[in-house]
Amino acid sequence: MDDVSEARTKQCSNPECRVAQDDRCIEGFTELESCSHYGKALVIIETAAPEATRPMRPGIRLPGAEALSAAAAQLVIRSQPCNVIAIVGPHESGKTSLIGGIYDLLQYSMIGRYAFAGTSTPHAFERACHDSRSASKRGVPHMERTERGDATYFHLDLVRVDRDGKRAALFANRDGEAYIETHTNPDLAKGFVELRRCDTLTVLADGFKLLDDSERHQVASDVRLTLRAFEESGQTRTWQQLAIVLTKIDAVRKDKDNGERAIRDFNRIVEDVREEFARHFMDIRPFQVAASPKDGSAERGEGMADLLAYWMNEPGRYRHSQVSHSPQPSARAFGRLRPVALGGRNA
Ligand SMILES: Nc1nc2c(ncn2[C@@H]2O[C@H](COP(=O)(O)OP(=O)(O)O)[C@@H](O)[C@H]2O)c(=O)[nH]1
Ligand SMILES: [Mg+2]
Repeated sequence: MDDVSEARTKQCSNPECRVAQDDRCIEGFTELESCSHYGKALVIIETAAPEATRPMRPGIRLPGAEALSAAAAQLVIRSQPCNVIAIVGPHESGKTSLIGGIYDLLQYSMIGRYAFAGTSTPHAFERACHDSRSASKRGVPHMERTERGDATYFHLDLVRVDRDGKRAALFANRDGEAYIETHTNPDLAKGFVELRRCDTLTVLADGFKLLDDSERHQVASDVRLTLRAFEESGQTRTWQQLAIVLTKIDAVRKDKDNGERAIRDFNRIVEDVREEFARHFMDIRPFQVAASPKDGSAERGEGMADLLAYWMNEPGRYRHSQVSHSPQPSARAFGRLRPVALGGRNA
């Protein structure tokens, strides 16, 4: 904290505010002194967590080993190269298993070209992957339900074998019902900052439900209506990637009666999404994964190397901003924060 305050004549107690860099108040005050946060020292909340688990910047301590708030995630984004991944899908579609599965697999081996290099959210990951580990071994799985409220962020540091340096991945997790509610009220999506902040929007299609005669049409319409709500409410960005992910591929493969039809349904969902949303995203790509297979029909983690590689692509926002604004490299991380914080559209 001292490092920060002594370096700045202008300062703000809001960790999201960049007034010292750009003279702009995050709350929108033109008279900086009118903002109640202006002039005060940066506020950092401490919780009990092992020192070694925190990503360190001089003088700044991030909150503990649980999933991060948006403000704490912001500090990670500022302190190192970082890809933000939003994972969207209805309850039970496999969001938590996917996030926990990535972490768990990395504890034992590399995933594709990526190796584990640390995390500031180990407790959150452990909880997410605990159930998916045991669910793989027992017949009736149970996963803890993601709580309602703001999105929280799981943080992973990764190294790529053929590159120097770490790169962080922040996975935004939010209760699935909140996304579904945007179908009838798209404006709700304006409150979901992870949507306009993410580099890859990841929308899940539940393979298990695609097998079911009475639910398969719902899967297709959930994907379409979700994307429509995000786009209509102005939350998507043309530099973002869109991953459409078929989860539970083991269950699909195992079902001799409906498995092939489920794959055809999924392919059609992808075609329809491409047709409707191609101009709203930089790239749209399908994936098929088994984060927590229940038997031998798929390998645990199948498909996840491709997905992780996609998530870790160089963020499109940099390519976009280089063309339109040519920012200094050091300014790029701020470029992703400012429009989000100010509620602007063209990050
Ligand atoms: N068969 C199978 N089941 C899975 C897989 N991934 C997740 N599940 C199960 O799907 C259910 C919902 O998963 P969860 O990750 O909690 O979904 P969330 O509500 O979207 O976070 C749980 O019972 C999981 O065990 C998978 O790859 N294969
Ligand atoms: Mg969940």
